[in-house]
Amino acid sequence: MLRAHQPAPRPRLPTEDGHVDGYWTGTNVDPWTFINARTTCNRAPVGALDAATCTGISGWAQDPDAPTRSISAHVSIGGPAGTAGVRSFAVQADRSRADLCATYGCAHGFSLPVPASFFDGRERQVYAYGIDASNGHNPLLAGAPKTLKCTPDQLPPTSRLVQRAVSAAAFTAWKFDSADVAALTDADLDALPEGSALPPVPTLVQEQGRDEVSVFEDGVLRPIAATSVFAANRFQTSAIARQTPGSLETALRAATARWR
Ligand SMILES: [Ca+2]
Repeated sequence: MLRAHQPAPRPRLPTEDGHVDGYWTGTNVDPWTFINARTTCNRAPVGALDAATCTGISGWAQDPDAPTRSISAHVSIGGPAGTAGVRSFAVQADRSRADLCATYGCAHGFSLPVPASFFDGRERQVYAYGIDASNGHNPLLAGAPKTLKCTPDQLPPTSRLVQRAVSAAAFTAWKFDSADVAALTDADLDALPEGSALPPVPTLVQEQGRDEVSVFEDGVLRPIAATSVFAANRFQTSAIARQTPGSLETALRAATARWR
């Protein structure tokens, strides 16, 4: 045991080439600055939650250790991640954002539509986290939390069509989630236009040599509007039926009725 008047032993410090070979004396270099500059740390992601409105939750996230990779962001609606009853949604921060290009690289933006179940008039706090590229710390993004409050009449127009998922099996086959379900009064539901019943399973088709993927529904092909729509609907690439070139009748195409 050290007695009180004894000086504490000096730490053995690494030399410039990184190995320890003695005590550090006679220098005015701050040892912690020296060590920190030579220690490989897993730095936490940076980013921001820029907006949480009824038209979407958006922001950006980047891991400075993997600056050209797109990382995930997790969005928690109703409280911090891990709180009982709070739903979290993973979204890829891979959208190009011109304002990020110079400092962080372009492809680090994210955008998440507000799930329909949150259009119930209740006010909630939205939290967003950057997910470390190497399983490190996932920090709360700058600007979070933000307040979100959406009423049923603010549901996006593309959602305001009733298509009945006739069975629990169809609900599962379309990979719907309880968060997708808007809680509407009977009167609100009756006021919405009703489309054809949803097919029991999604049918995705693509002509070989073409990029466009369509949903075959109600006798027509409805081209999927964007890759983000494909992802938001939880469609799987493996489920796409590839068709020989020219085999899809032009008459089946419904260019004005894109799948959103
Ligand atoms: Ca990191």
